[in-house]
Amino acid sequence: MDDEERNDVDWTPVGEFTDIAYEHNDGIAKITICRPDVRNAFRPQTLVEISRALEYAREDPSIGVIILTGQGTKAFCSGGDQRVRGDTGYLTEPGTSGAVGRFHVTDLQVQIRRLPKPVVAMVAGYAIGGGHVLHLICDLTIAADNARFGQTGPRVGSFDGGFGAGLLAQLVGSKKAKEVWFLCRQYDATQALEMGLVNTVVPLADLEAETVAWCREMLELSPFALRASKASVHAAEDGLAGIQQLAHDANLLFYGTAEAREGREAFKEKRRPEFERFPRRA
Ligand code: S0N
Repeated sequence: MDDEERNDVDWTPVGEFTDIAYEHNDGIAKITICRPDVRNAFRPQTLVEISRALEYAREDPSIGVIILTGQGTKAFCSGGDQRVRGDTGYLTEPGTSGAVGRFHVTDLQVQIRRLPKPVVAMVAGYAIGGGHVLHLICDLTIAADNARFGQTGPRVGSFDGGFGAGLLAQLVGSKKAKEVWFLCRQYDATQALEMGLVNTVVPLADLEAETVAWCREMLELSPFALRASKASVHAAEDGLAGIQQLAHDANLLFYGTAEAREGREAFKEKRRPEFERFPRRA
């Protein structure tokens, strides 16, 4: 199967990007890292564009689920582009996005984690280094049978002590997570499934069809219940930030009640709110 044959859906491209493609079809947004010559390694521009695309998908009420993937069949993502790694983070030319050295991926990881719609990693080929952390952060991972997973930090003089270590340890256990980081081995799709790193493994030829089928299954379900389920899983893991997400979601719903509306209307009408009309629930 060549790279072009993965398209099973009639995707509509949206927006102007250089490093990624943003497409959608019938409630599903697909964000593709388009740097196959470097196994879809990300430079700052790539991460800035993914972030913009995620914001599009978040703000578009017709979108219910987001797929993150890499162009071609050889790699999902091989992490930070080592050619633009400087002494203060990742750099590009002055005047462009990412000209100030930093880890743009820090904010992107949190953005995916907080995004109130499910994000599905569709992995063919390598998910390595920072690319492996990206799939970890996604809510679900559908892997092709040619997928390979691993961290390379200690080999290239780097480490990811946030989700890259902590979330990995939660998923596969502390000993296995240390093995992944200490030995920098690669794990095939079957091993990844056994470890609990991915949700399912499918033949490469079926990857997009199967991922889209999972997305369509989610699109049949209550969007707010999906949103609250994501926030609920993260609530304990993410401490106050996790509780904040869940609590603000509860507040979103509360805004729609007569009781909350009474507070708002009383303020606007400069009168005392009549909260005694509302039950003090047991
Ligand atoms: C992915 C691998 C295993 C694929 O091997 P394969 O198929 O044999 O292909 P290659 O011939 O090796 O590669 C093809 C071409 O692609 C280039 N390339 C591949 N990966 C990268 C990359 N990450 N950056 C730049 N170029 C890359 C190759 O050089 C080759 O080019 P040509 O054809 O010109 O020779 C294999 O390629 C591999 O192991 N790649 C490196 C994986 C890696 O080490 N990634 C970086 C790991 N670190 C991070 O991702 C850090 C991320 C980060 O931002 C961060 C976050 C939190 C805290 C810290 C950091 C931090 O930066 O430190």
